[in-house]
Amino acid sequence: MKIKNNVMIFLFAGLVMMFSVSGNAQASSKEKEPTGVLKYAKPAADWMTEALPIGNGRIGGMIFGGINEEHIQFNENSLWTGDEKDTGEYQDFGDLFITFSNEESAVPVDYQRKLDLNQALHQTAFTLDGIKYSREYFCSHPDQVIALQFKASGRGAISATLKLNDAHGEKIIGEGNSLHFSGKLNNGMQYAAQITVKTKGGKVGIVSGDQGDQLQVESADELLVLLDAATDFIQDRSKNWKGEDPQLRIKRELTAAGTKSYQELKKRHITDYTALFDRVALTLGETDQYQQSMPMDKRLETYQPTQDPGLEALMFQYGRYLLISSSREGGLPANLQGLWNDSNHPAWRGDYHSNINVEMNYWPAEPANLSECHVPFLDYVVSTKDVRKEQTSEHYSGVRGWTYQTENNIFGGASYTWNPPASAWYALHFWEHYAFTRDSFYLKETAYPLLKELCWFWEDHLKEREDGTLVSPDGWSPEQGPIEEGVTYDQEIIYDLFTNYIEASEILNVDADYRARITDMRNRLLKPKIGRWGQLQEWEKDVDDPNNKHRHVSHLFALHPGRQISPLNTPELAEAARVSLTARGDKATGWSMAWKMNFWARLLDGNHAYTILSNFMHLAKGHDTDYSEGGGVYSNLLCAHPPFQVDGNLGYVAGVAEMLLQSQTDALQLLPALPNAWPNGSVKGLCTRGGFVVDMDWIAGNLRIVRIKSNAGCPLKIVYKDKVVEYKLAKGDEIKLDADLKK
Ligand code: FUC
Repeated sequence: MKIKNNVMIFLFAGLVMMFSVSGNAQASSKEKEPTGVLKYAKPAADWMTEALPIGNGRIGGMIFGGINEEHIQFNENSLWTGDEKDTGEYQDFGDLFITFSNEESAVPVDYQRKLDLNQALHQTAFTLDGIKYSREYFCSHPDQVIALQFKASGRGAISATLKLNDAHGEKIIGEGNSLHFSGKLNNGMQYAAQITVKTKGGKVGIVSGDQGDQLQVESADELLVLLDAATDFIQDRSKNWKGEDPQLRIKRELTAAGTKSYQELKKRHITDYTALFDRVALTLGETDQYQQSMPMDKRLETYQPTQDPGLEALMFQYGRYLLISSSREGGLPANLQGLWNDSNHPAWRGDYHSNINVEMNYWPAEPANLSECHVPFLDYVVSTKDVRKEQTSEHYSGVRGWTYQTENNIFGGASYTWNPPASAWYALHFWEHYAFTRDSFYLKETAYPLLKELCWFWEDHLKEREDGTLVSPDGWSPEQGPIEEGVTYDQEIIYDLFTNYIEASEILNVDADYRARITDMRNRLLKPKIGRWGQLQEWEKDVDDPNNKHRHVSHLFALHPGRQISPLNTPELAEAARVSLTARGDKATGWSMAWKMNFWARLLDGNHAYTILSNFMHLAKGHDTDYSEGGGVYSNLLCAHPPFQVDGNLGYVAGVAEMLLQSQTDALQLLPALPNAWPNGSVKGLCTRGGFVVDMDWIAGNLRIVRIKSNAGCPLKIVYKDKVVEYKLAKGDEIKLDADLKK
């Protein structure tokens, strides 16, 4: 009886707490809090499935939030073995362990661990022996450091040992208030990492441990740890990929950051981050308070389609958070795991995988208003093309242009099968960057020359049959079937490249003769075919197996991300794509489901896109690789291939954007694939081709109001259900229309 009463009191107290916490949260952070916070009631026990990521596009960490011991595993995205010839692998950098001298027996209460996407802040709080401990972490882009702040309600309550670990085993050296290590990988790449601590009150000293020095903090009121890591890599082949000594770099960055207060660093971080993140707001409906207040692992475990639109919107914003955290201008692109990796032998080398994965990482960049975050991928292509040219010319006996293999590293080194249309697929990103921004200088100076060089590749590499048909001679539909001529994947991507080239040369009004040649070649390309069971053929011969559930659905490239097939312009091929897609099934690996969301959205079937979206919400638990239907997300919401791959998170963002707004035809299609599950909602800040930014809201499944701003002065055509209108907007103009598309 007694126990029961206690339980009741505890539960009651818990409920009161819960309501008061959510009440306060609502009052203090306006409407943002509900969709933007991942929270957990216990520390992470596992790196891949539970720890939470922070990053600034170069460095990043996974946070465990332990009570007696905090563990932060960290990365820097240029730490790679390999070179221009050997793929190598993306490496783990190291760990920081902070072990607190708490009473082992003390029982923590009110533990909470949170990742606030609105400000890219990680927060942990709990009470131990009557003292409230709070920690707050972020990874700053402007100051290039990870900042970790530890506070306690009692004076002198923070005593801890800080231990740094080099994932490559170098000794840790203590100096003043710092620990650092440095070393060299077997490819000669130099690396270094350092932490520097500041305290309010208390003392800091160096002690030696098994792997070198450690820092000891005694009885501090507050502790601030700044962490930086770097390599000597720069994206410049002419300098042999070598830049500044990483030890100098991190000392400089830590010294500069150290002159600022924690509050100042935090303010600079938030200003920088929100300038990107706040551009898009999304509401897909109401989630009830109880569900919303649940820890994320539980919320995901009890997720039911149509019951938690708040989580569906949060997943969209989480993807945007991950892209901002792993891909910033001036740096390397997001790899297979973004930049988070705790292994020196990560799955698939943690590489730039060219047959879907790296492209998918960048699908959301333009529509989800993060165009600047697209740039690292475009820069990467430019930086590696000379290496690729040499290797491509060697492999394909003297062809012009260049392409990639399936597995690629930061130096252009590659392994696994050749992927002939990879560079043409990458070229789509150059075209899209222009199509969304309408930056003519960029088109002329960067995108157009690249598109043209890749047309040369196909001029040299395509095979002309006796009847004049052009086929890619050695295609492979990833990653199945024979290597043979005329594989649909190759043909469609080449078609896409030629289309983008033709439009680019028209816009720039250049190279009319060459344009005519490419137009003729495009006409002669072997085109997609409809097969015996009504499917879109994956191969030239009608051999598709209706029971094939392969995760790659490469022959639907023309539907998405390409634009050769659409229900509007090529209804028969679109229908065949639908038949193929239906046969492939609704469950798959993480990224494959994300792609299927995009496909169904392009087929204007919002309910089917939503079926896949809800399958994507499946809580994955294991660590093993699963190539079939094990995909979903882990409790930290990272996408489970399995194992973890960030592509699915980012492909999800693109999928949701495609459900709400499309622009790959000559018009903006409003709410083209709105599912019944989202009758009411609103979105602000989605971007379209032609340089438009769109805000809309809808009620009972119908558009209420749309606001469109033109950033480029392009002609505006809008399609909503059976209505089509055209408006002329000058650069900077904005219009507001109702459901009849009237002003
Ligand atoms: C391709 C896919 C796998 C995995 C790997 C990284 O090879 O077939 O599913 O995503 O890339």
